[in-house]
Amino acid sequence: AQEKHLKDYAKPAFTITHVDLNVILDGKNTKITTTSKVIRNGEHQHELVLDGEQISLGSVKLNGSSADYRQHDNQLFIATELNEFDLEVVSLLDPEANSSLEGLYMSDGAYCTQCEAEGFRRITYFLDRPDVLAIYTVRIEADKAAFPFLLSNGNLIDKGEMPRSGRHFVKWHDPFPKPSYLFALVAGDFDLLNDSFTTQSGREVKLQVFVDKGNLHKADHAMASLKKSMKWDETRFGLEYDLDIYMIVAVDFFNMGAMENKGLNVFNTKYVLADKASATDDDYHGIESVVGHEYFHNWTGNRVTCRDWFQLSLKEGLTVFRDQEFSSDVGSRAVNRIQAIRVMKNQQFAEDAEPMSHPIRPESVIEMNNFYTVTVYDKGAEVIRMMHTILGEEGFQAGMKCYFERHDGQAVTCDDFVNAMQDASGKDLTLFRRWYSQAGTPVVTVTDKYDADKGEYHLTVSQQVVSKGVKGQTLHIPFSLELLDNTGESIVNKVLDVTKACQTFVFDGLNHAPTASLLQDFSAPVKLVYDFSIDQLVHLMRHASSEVARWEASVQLISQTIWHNIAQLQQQQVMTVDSRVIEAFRGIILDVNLDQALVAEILSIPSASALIEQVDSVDLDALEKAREFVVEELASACEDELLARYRELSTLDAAGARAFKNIALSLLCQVSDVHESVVEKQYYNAQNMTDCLGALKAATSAQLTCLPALLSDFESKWHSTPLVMDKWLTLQALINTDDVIVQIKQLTKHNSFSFSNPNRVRSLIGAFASANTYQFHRADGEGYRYLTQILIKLNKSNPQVASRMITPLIQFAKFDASRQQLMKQCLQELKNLPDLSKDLYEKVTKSLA
Ligand code: BAL
Ligand code: ZN
Repeated sequence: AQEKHLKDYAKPAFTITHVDLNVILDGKNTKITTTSKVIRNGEHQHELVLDGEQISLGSVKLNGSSADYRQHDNQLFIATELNEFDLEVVSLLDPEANSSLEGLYMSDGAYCTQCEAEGFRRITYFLDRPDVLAIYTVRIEADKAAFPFLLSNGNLIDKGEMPRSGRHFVKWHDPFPKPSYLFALVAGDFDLLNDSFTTQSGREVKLQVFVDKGNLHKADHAMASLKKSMKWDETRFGLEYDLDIYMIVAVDFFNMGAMENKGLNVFNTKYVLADKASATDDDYHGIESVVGHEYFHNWTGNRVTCRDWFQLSLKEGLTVFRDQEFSSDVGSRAVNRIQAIRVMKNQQFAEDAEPMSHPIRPESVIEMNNFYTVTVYDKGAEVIRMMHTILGEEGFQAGMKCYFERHDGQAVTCDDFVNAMQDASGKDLTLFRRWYSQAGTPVVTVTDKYDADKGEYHLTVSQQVVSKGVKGQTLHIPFSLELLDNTGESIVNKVLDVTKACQTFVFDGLNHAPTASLLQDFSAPVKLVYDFSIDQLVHLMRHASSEVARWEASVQLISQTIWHNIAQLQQQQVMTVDSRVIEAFRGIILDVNLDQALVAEILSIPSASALIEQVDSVDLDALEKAREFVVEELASACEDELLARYRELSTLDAAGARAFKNIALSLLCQVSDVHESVVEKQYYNAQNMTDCLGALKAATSAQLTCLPALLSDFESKWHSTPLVMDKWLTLQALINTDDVIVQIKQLTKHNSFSFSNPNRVRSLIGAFASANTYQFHRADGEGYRYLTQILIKLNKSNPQVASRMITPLIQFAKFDASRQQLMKQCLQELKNLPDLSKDLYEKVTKSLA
């Protein structure tokens, strides 16, 4: 497998300005005729080289005559001296045999496509790269009874019937030049929800959500989310939709969450279908956020796209930032920020520390699908957020305006984006740009001292980043700080510009040592090191102005308590929880002024995997015992308060109240089985999926005796609703018992499971490997070996899904030597596979290097 490098980028030798596709959908005999208008770029004698994979080539014609061509290694070479010509390529496909879910494939009887990053080359031979932008006209023909809806990008310009054959056709035209990765086609039979939106300039846009037959009642929330997103983008960013129609199609078989194809988004059903009975409050939130994300791509991604795939964060980091802002403007800013911080600390920091670590703009890639990562997406969004912090909303919006004025209709780079931000705001971003090229998580160490004689407080901030053994450069870090006095009053609240390896900031006029809230709201994606005392953390939990900072303080306090007890265990000392920690926890439960959703976040004790991310090496057995001990101590000390709040919250119908109530229930179940009847009552009386699942989660984590009965009841109610059965699979994958792998193997034979559907695989096996930390990392290596068996299977059928699921196996560095050895043995077994996919090859070889 060949590695590609950013430094080798060269403009394409030819470009394509117009594409006409004629798609004859006919099962195994599907035929695609592509007619492209090709133009030579500059003066040169090179052949035209097109990419193509898994295609049978029918014929190649140049200006209507047979062309001089050869095929080699997934490429088609066409020799010509012409500078402009029409090229017709006929390709023959079998979508039914395509289990990789890239290119053209079948999802439950419907044809659909996925072209990002390099899937268009599985549909036709093409210049399949994002800097070739063409205007597409697409004719689709299929059997009318089986495929009444034939969809593609842009506007419908023609349709007709072929009565004798029972077939029909449509023609779509997309006036906006686009790269091939934004092409989409769907053909199938669906239920359709229609609506419309009037843009700020008064244009009416037709909105359509297509769902599987019988699911129309579950499409309303996606439609409402789409309209909310369209309105928000006009209000906050001044951006208006540009076509006459916007379509969303929900499909069951999909490798990702959703895809922003121009005017025709294809979605995983998980991010469309919802009603109260079957979807949780989190599902509702996820749908709103993903619908928003794909819609926002219309400007950040589609109107202005990426020059090459190394620039992926140009569109993804920016669009994640925009969807986070959308969720924060229409919902709770603090809770959304907490969730984004969790992703960074628990997943991105882990990625930064593992063998696949890469900057948000990677410099070398073997398989592009491996780079749709939390680094490119979420750290990318943090980098945009830092620019927003440095420039302020006004400066940032001026930068966005400049970006669109300069680059609408173009394929550009991350540098082009930063240039627009710099030029429009007048802020020097030279140092800041290093965030794009530097991998690894910077460590920011803070020390402080108070000089009582001078009334001065000195805060020293130093930064260091080491990635794969190499010391990195100094970065521009916006460091948000609040100083509180000892009554809890805020005396300083500002953002410091940290631009040196070590910098001291002095604050005067203070008559006692302040308590510092550091890196407020995670103002930069760094690890903070500061020696907080229990009293300081309790003070911050009570008084910090930022709700996020109050949550951060609680996470720190509880984590410190767990680490303290791990040390106690290792020294054969008794475990204890300081009474100040218990009182702070109780204070949160009883504080009726706090937002209930925020309380739920604060009461969620950091997971084992979150704790592992805080250290360089872990004693997993001690961690399990210490974490369990701390949870039990906190919960039993606050049992009465938790029960009282649980009862009170049960009368309310609001997402925040449900979140708090369900965390309270889980904690109560850790104290004693006495609360089992509360769980059963909640399960059987639940009016919505959030409460139903809340009861099941409490029963699962405490392994209550009622669990098998509840799971069996759930199965009988929901066996024919796959997305709900995914929850049932996940619950069982997360049970922390020694026979869980045996149970999972049984579940792979259940009617509700299928290896060919990524949602099922992720719900059962993905959940086990990524979230059942103690069982996946069993000392006997059985967890590793089971995952490896599954990866071997998926390597052939769906390499993209296999490559995503391998993550916990390559994050071995923090574990003991024996576990590391077992994990590496599994990686070696994968490496030895004769037909290892490019996707797994890249990860496995980098891990074993
Ligand atoms: N572009 C891939 C799916 C997404 O990020 O929206
Ligand atoms: Zn995206």
